[in-house]
Amino acid sequence: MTAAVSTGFDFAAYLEAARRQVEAALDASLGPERPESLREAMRYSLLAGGKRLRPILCLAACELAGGEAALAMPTAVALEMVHTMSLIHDDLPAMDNDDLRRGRPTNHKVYGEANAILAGDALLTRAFEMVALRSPGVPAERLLAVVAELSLASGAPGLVGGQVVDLECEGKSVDLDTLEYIHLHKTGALLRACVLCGAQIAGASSELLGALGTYARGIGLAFQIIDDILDVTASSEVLGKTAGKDLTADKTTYPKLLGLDESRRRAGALVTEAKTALTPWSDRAAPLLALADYIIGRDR
Ligand code: GRG
Repeated sequence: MTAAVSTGFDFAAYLEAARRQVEAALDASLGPERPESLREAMRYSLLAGGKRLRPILCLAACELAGGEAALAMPTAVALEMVHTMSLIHDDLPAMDNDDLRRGRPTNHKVYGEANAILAGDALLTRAFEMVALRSPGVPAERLLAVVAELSLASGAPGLVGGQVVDLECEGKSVDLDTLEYIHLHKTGALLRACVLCGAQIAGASSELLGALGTYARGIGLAFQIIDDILDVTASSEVLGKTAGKDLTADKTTYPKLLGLDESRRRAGALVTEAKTALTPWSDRAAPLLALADYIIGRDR
């Protein structure tokens, strides 16, 4: 938030307005449709709150690249759908086996395992529908670039690959390189897709896309380091998910490898790196700079 103060940019107002717009678009994305039971399970998790960081990053990147945020909204919704799907599947008994998410019982606790799997599957595929069929006014070649980013981030080269390595490493000693691999894939890939997709919708230059890639790497790793720290320092009540899970599951984390202070220092350095990448665009980068600060300053 330092950047927000120094530029006179009102980040709190920006965040509130962006969240309101995103919530409305998420709500509209799952209208009346059948089967009603599937729609209900999808809505339960999609509209359960959450920080909405991913869609907001997408909208902010679109604006930084000179585009109109409204054109990126269907993609922003798609990114939150992929994220929500990953949370539903991550909470399943076969994975992290959790019963609390976004301050509520997890999807499978309410709807059963089969329906939770299917609700996740339907959100993942609806994400691609949002881009391909529900993105009026965006040229087809830009939508194709978005589909490419989204599929790479969601699949084996992204979320799924990171999750597999994460599960394989449970209970084993893991070095910093492997931990970084897990975080860059399990968490970083989707955050990277958020900024790249937003920028692609605005037809960003290759220079800006490169800088946004560097920005995304920094915030992606910093985000996960802070997530590891909060797992140790925050309560389940504040987090809206079970605290202390990493210790219970015997996972290697940044605090475990480096300690809390060094982990915080590293997250701060990564955010500085991320913000520095946007220096040539600093006149329009206030939201992305403030979002980077928000990522390390957050308490949930
Ligand atoms: C089936 C294609 C497919 C993928 C699923 C389960 C899985 C593969 C991947 C797990 C990915 C995962 C859950 C990563 C953790 C990322 C993370 C730190 C989530 C918390 O994000 P926040 O804090 O949550 O932004 P809110 O609730 O605020 O949105």
